[in-house]
Amino acid sequence: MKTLGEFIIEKQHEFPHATGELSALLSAIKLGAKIINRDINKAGLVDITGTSGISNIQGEMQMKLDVFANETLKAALEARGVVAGIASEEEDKLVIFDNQKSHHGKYVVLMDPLDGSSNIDVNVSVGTIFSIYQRVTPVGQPIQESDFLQPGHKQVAAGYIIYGSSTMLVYSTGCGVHAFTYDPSIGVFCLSHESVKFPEKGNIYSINEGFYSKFPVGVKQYIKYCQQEDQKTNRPYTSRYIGSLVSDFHRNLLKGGIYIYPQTAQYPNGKLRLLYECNPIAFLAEQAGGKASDGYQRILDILPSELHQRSPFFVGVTQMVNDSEQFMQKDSQ
Ligand code: AHM
Ligand code: MG
Repeated sequence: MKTLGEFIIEKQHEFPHATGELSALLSAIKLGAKIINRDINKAGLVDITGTSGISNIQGEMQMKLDVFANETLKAALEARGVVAGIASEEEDKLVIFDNQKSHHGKYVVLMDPLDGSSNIDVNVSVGTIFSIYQRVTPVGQPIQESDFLQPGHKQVAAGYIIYGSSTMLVYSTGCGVHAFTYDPSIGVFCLSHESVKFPEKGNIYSINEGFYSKFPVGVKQYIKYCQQEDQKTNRPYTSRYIGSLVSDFHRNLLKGGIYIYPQTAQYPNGKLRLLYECNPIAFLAEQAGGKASDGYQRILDILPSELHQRSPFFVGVTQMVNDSEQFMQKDSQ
């Protein structure tokens, strides 16, 4: 049995100039995940379900656990002194950590502390998503928005925690994707899936078909393609949609599938946020041999212009994303 802590230290030795700061950062996320996991498991027993009564900057009602997860991760990240600041789905603006140590922190973190939180009250899996960059402003100077507005291919590491039938932490530092399952009896994440790769072919498509009439023609045609019978390509595909990005992605990663949240009439740029939802998941997808696109271009190449920017999102098995892109491109000609 190998623990996440042991694995992180082992990997650190593979980088000759590693200072241990990224390891400390990942360890802070690990701690935050354990605390969030503990509290999620009490949902229904104590007064932590339901809305907080406050909306976030995107006009979405925050759940009590959204707020709790955000505060927990923020505190864990600030305490290590290796992170200069964070941006979060639950924070209007970026947060610059205000202690002497953090001014010298080499990293910034972007996160969705509890994604899919509308699922909490009905006991369906949710997740935490994180994305890590090296700051671009020199250490010692105050960080700025430009430290956060970097294209996704500059990510140093990214990952998610899935609070599901078991709790798992899945991450990559650019050398493959590794997954650790939490053993609550000893309070430790144990390596359960090393170097995870998408299956070469997939047969699952995940999209909120309730919005079908509002989808672009390319997406409508791709859905029809998924539903057509064709033995050679193993169609029709099967449809699975949880409505919780981390869970939908995690299933498609292990079983082979594509997740799509396209532009719709309600969300002309898609619903998902580029910096702390699409980019980290795209980083993991590529590391696992998959692909992530906005329908036309690589997600990780998009140069962001604002913290809460949204993007259409097509992610999963490379062949499936390629097929969906072809339908999008045909539609735009
Ligand atoms: P959230 O960040 O407010 O939780 O929203 C993101 C979630 C994703 O996890 C999920 O895939 C999507 O929203 C579901 O949206 P919809 O209900 O429109 O299908
Ligand atoms: Mg979210």
